[in-house]
Amino acid sequence: MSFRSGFVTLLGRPNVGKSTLLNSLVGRKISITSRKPQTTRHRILGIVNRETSQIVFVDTPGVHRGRGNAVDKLINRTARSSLEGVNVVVMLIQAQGWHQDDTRVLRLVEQGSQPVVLAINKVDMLKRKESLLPLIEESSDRYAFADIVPISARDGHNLDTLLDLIVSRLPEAPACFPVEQFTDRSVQFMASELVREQLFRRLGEELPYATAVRVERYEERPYGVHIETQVWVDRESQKAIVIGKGGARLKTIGTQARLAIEKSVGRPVNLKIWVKVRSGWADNQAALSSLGYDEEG
Ligand SMILES: Nc1nc2c(ncn2[C@@H]2O[C@H](COP(=O)(O)OP(=O)(O)OP(=O)(O)O)[C@@H](O)[C@H]2O)c(=O)[nH]1
Ligand SMILES: [Mg+2]
Repeated sequence: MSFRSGFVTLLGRPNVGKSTLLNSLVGRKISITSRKPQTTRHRILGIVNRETSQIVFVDTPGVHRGRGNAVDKLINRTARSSLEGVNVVVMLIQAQGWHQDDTRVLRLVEQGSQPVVLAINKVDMLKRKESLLPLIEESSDRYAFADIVPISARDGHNLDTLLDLIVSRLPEAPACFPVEQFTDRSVQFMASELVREQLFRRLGEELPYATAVRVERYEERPYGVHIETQVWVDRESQKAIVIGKGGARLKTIGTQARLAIEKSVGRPVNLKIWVKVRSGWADNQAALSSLGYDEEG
């Protein structure tokens, strides 16, 4: 039996469900998700092992117009560079239909030579399934997609079909990663992301974008893992909001993040979070590299 393996980039505008899809496919939480656009800021690998194939998915930050600061530019560049050297691109749109920002993504994937599979996500939200057929027709008019598959990343609908279609387009090659590995990211990175996920889920509309998380210490101790993190904000007033009245909000953020990290590492976790004002971090190259924003490839 021949073995197939290769790299598959997930691309789409913010919030279409790329990270949810990655997590569902791998069957573990690897990439953080939230209702807010631009949750993912880094390129993250998620590895799916099947009997006769290994698929390495690349989750990317949503392609967006951005506010023009250094971190936004880096995020878009990360999405773009994730197309290089991959075997298949999965472009995601939502079942509600094509959006102006989807065409921006399409222009990007058109530049590559890989087959592009279109995944129409969130079909669970459709009241009338009949609207799918015209959407599939419209989509195939827009581009010569290799395949078009309606899916629900959240419910798992059609994900096996999606995997089969992808594998059929991968080259015959041995696995790139050992079967027990499911991501390329370190436990420290996962910890900082799971804290950031809570910031995205528990802060208002604008504030999450002004925050970043840095792990200062990560130590295995006899009872479990000891983690110290810093949450960076832009201004003193933002620090007060993150902390909340009597520290209530930070306490919730800390508890929820700790539970998620415990689930991820499978051990008890002691998590400390400090909130620091670091004005202009999103535009400061040194700050960005200390947050891991410049690691490419
Ligand atoms: N109903 C429904 N919701 C979904 C589905 N897939 C994702 N979502 C929701 O859509 C929102 C965005 O999901 P993400 O996976 O964070 O989206 P993303 O494309 O990674 O977003 P960015 O990282 O910001 O680019 C979350 O609230 C998800 O729960 C789906 O199949 N059905
Ligand atoms: Mg994401």
